[in-house]
Amino acid sequence: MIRDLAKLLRRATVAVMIAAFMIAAIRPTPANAACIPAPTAGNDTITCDAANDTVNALGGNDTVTFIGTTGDEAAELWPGRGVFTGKGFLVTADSAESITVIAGGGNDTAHLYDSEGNDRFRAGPDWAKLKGEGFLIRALDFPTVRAYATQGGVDVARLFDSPGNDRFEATPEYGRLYGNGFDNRAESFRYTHGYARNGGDDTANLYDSEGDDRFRATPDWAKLYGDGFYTRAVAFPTVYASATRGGIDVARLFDSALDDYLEAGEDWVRLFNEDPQLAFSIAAAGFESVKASSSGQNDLKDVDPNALDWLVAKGWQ
Ligand SMILES: [Ca+2]
Ligand SMILES: [Ca+2]
Ligand SMILES: [Ca+2]
Ligand SMILES: [Ca+2]
Repeated sequence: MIRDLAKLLRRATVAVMIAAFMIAAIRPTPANAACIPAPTAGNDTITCDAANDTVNALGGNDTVTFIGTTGDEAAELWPGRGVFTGKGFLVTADSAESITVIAGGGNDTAHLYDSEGNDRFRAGPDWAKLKGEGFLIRALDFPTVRAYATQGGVDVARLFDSPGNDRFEATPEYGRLYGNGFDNRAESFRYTHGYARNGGDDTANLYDSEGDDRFRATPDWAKLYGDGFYTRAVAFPTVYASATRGGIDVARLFDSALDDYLEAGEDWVRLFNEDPQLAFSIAAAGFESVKASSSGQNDLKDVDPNALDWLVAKGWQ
């Protein structure tokens, strides 16, 4: 009798264990609530960790922040919408007026897409933001950022340098400013400006279009523009402008108040000054016509006679 009871108990225990195991097996894994708190119809501030989730921020003026890991991740951001992916996760946010993604380390890449309206893109070595009517999208600490202005409107990009040695590269199609640990690129913006005000030995390379273009440069700034594009390099000590893609391209170079130098070869010209207070170099190659101004009495030139076919260098000694 007692033995029967013990047997029964043992069987019951096994049955309970099996049942418990089955319940554990079929119960869903704990909800993967990467984004908290849950959105409301009002203004929400939501934070999403690197886990699978989809959040719709609903009405109101909402802010969503994605937090990355030390792994390599990718962010794609549109006005109101963001997708953030990494190893084993994908998190999506919709209806968010402001979206910020923090890379958190790793070799992360962000793509920012414009609206149909007039948008502004600004980016420095560890931040980038694209802003337009009713939206703001930001990528922080991303080594690689690409912004696209393909939806219409008059869009402006401003790229800022680091304290180190940086390069700015601009064509009618894109502007790119990059240096140690960062690479920011703006594609198809109507206006693209690069700034080198943070120190270092920075270089700008500006490239022309297939049409007729204009290049104007002073010791402080240089701009190259033509049909549908405008690129400008501000405060770069070294600037190269290249006109090799066709059209009738015209350049105008302005000297400084100090004693400057003008050099020219068969198809290139360089206006420069090596004074430590104001070291600058502006070079232009391949232009059909160049005029170089001299504003002082002691500006010196060293010009290939063949260059005088396309170069006007009045006042240079
Ligand atoms: Ca990361
Ligand atoms: Ca736009
Ligand atoms: Ca710099
Ligand atoms: Ca051209």
